[in-house]
Amino acid sequence: MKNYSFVDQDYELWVLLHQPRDAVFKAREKELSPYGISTMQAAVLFIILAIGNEATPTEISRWLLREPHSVSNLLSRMEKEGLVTKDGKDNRIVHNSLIENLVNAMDAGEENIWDYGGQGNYWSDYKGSDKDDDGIGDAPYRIDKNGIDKYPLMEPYLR
Ligand SMILES: [Ca+2]
Repeated sequence: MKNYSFVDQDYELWVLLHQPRDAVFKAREKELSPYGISTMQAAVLFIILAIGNEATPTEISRWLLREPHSVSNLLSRMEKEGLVTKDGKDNRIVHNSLIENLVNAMDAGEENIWDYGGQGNYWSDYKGSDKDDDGIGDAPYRIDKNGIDKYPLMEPYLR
């Protein structure tokens, strides 16, 4: 075994910390590959779910320990892919358009709040009807045993 004691100890610590980080990152990439989203996109989705509909790019960047401008770029790309929608007025991230049960499948079982102020999310596999035609499904959308969206949207949310 080669002796690395000449190496800067801070650097050695940095390497030791990054090895498990890289292993976790690779495992996460593998987990996400069926859904076609990156680990960073998944992180953003979970942060938005945690913060709720008040999430702003600045707030998300604080959670991610990233520069606000790089988070803004990331969010713009995610918006183009239909993963998030920005509120044109004050730039809040308002609705997730949750495509193909993405978060459904990834929801780890915590009790999550899926609706806010009488509006929920769009679920591509929601089969309910909207008799009063207000854009909100009449029946709740059951996400899994722990999660329910009381006000599923009938259409993907568009500004
Ligand atoms: Ca309705």
